[in-house]
Amino acid sequence: MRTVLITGASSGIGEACALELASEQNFRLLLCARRVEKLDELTQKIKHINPQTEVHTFKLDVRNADEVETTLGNLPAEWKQVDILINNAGLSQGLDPIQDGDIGDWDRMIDTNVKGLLYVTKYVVPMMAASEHAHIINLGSIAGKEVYPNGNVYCATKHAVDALNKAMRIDLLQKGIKVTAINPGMVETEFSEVRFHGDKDRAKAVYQGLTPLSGKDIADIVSFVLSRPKHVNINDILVMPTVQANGTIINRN
Ligand code: NDP
Ligand code: 8X3
Repeated sequence: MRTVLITGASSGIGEACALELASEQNFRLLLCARRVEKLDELTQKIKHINPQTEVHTFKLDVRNADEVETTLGNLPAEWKQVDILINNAGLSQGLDPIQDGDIGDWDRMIDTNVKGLLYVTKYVVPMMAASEHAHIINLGSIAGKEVYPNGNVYCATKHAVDALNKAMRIDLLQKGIKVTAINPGMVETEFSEVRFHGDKDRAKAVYQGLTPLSGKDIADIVSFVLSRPKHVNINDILVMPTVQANGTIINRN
């Protein structure tokens, strides 16, 4: 039985990973996000899929280093060993040229996608010390591989995740911790609604006339990555909807 900690499990890719791993029988799930009511709903879904799955949920804002340290330090004894960390919590806010960018949006993206990922990793790595299956999966993005118009700060944060993914692989090598980046193109989740500050119509338009990836598509990849034998690590995956060639070239109906 392997214990998986998923950040940002209340929605989208994180939620889909929790559901997928719950269906596979050999994972215990530590699930966190800011919206605990969503985590409660997810726990009910998991119990429906597999009543045997052990689940522990907790509120965590990854932007707050003290909160990350204290909350992880105060987990119940039976949840203090982690085998797999899925660094998934993240967001985009705004899609404006740099001169028109909102500083609050920039801070939220940098604080969540870069600093939050660092805080969680720093405090979870010691919790992996006794694990035979230690593995960190970082959710990057096509935005971490290229830069698209008005993507400026979001792209910068995901380029930072790309760099940190490589850095973790070097720094954690002697500890035997696998490190994998999964970099998706367009996945239909709450992502665009958050990017456009709750504008549902604008968010919906992003996925009009095409079949985007789903959270389940990414969860299937996570499952495959975790199913490789001990001596095999998948370093980096770039996965796109078939209709998306790169960050900007998309074939819509
Ligand atoms: P969603 O908006 O559906 O989910 C984002 C998750 O992150 C939510 O569970 C949210 O939970 C959590 N989160 C956001 N801020 C914080 C915070 N400060 N502390 C803790 N949790 C937080 O989007 P996705 O599922 O699409 O995004 C997941 C990851 O995948 C992100 O890192 C995103 O950048 C990346 N990604 C997404 C793509 C897409 O097209 N959708 C493509 C490529 C990468 P809560 O609000 O409850 O805290
Ligand atoms: C999310 C996908 O194309 O909006 O990382 O950057 S994209």
